[in-house]
Amino acid sequence: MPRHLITSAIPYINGIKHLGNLVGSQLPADLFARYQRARGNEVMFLCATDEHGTPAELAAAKAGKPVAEYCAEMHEVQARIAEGFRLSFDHFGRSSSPQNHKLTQHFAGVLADRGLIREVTETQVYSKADGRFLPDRYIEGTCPNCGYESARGDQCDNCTKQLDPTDLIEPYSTISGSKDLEERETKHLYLCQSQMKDQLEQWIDTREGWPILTTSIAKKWLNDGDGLQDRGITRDLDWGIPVKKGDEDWPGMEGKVFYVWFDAPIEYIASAQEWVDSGKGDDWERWWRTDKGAEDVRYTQFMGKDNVPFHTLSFPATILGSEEPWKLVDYIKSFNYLNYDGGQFSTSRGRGVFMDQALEILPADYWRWWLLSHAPESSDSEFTWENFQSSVNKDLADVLGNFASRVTKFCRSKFGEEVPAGADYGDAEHKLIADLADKLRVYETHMEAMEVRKSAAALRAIWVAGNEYLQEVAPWSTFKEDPDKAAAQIRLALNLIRFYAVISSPFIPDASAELLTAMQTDKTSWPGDLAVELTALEPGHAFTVPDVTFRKITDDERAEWQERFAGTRD
Ligand code: B3M
Ligand code: ZN
Repeated sequence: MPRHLITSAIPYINGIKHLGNLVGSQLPADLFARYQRARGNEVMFLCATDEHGTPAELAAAKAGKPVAEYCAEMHEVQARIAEGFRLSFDHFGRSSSPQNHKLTQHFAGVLADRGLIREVTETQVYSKADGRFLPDRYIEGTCPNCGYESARGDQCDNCTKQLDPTDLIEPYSTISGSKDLEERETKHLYLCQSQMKDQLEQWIDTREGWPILTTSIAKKWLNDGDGLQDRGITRDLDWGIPVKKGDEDWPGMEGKVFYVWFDAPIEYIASAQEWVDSGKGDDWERWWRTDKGAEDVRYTQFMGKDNVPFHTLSFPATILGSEEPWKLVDYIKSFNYLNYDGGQFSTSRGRGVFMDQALEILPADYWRWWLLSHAPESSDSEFTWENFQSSVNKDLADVLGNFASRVTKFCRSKFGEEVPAGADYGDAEHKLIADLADKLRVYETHMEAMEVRKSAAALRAIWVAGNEYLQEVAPWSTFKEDPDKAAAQIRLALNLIRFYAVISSPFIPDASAELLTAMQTDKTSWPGDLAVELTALEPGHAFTVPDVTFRKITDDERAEWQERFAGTRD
């Protein structure tokens, strides 16, 4: 039985994420985790909050809180919202955990022992008013090329020229506005990725069936310009994991911390340790150490395309460079961007729907269904309220919800609240069962391959087939001439509700649970032989009519929400 280790990119701590972030990693990872569990496979699904870096420090300062306190609070907020969306993490960790401190310092130590870390003295811009070195994007000034007054330290947004902060005319700190800046020398550690270029390239070239989006980004970074560059893995910040060589101090690196992108992926491993230390599990090594059983694990990572270089190159450089038996990723599923109503989601401008707001207006399943069935896989995709309304109203309310309500209500009125006996299944029923068996295999194939949109389409096709059958055999008409035959039709239809609930659970777990409750069954294992599955609810089995499983979105609501989420969240 295969074991699946699944991680989602870990969201930054500063602020609540929007729906584009959700569909780019956590949600499809959850779909896959739920599917693998439903197939009876053992799953370890890990995520965490990414808590270090300048943005976390600045967000805490803005909130007027000590950064540790801010992170602890925001972690709880994100954890609650994740639960709201039914993200089924086995553990939702924190990159600031003691476990990650220790492991990150451990990796730095072994990489140094292997000669893969060098010390570099460089000059950086220091702001006296802010009392800190400024990362490039926190310095602005006038562009020497075009005269644009708010050019950033790394690039001018007006003329696109790549810049160094020292190129800017009249530079100032975007944190305080202060112009009292100077260049100061500082020492940093660099991970010698360039030494590992061949090893990384060979590793990537031998990954079979990786999505083109993933390998093309990795290849670009490996071969662009001068090839793979060494990367600074330390920063002059207060908040973060102190630079140490294993347990020992690192002379000359006092007061510095590791760069957020060095410790964030290591948190994938630390999260499993946190899972054990919090008493939820007893062995993390069988998931992560190939000398302790993890050679049987299939490890899949989910992320947005902007995270691909760190996962195809930097993190593997850490793992491979350590020469220790850590589990490497087997498959990277990456996503394009989801746009919002003719533009981009914008966290700074509050444009688009954020995760907390989404749950305030509709239950998780509505969002899960739309987002997954429109996942930005082969290209960027776009959220529009029209499309959202029509998908929810058609797929969920008309096709699935209406089927369940119509069948159960009709049965209640003609045969009572139990599965009716009556005739055996006839030709139309056997034909439907054979058709559904084919369609189920298609659905399984796409789910196995993590083809998210195709999976949604295949699932919808299964719902539609049941509806078409019902339309065609029309038990409400049959009942007038041949009640026994109508009973058989309804018996099959009631069985379809259970079948739908089971196979739809990775997409819409709440609706699925409601339907199973209504059908009063705990037969929820993944369907095998459909001829057997679709007789699982036997004559005499009691059920109840489910509440409205999905309601329709009205035109008024659509217009109101469109207006409400157009910009500027307070
Ligand atoms: N926090 C970026 C992001 O949320 C970053 C991912 C880290 S994955 C180790 O998109
Ligand atoms: Zn310019």
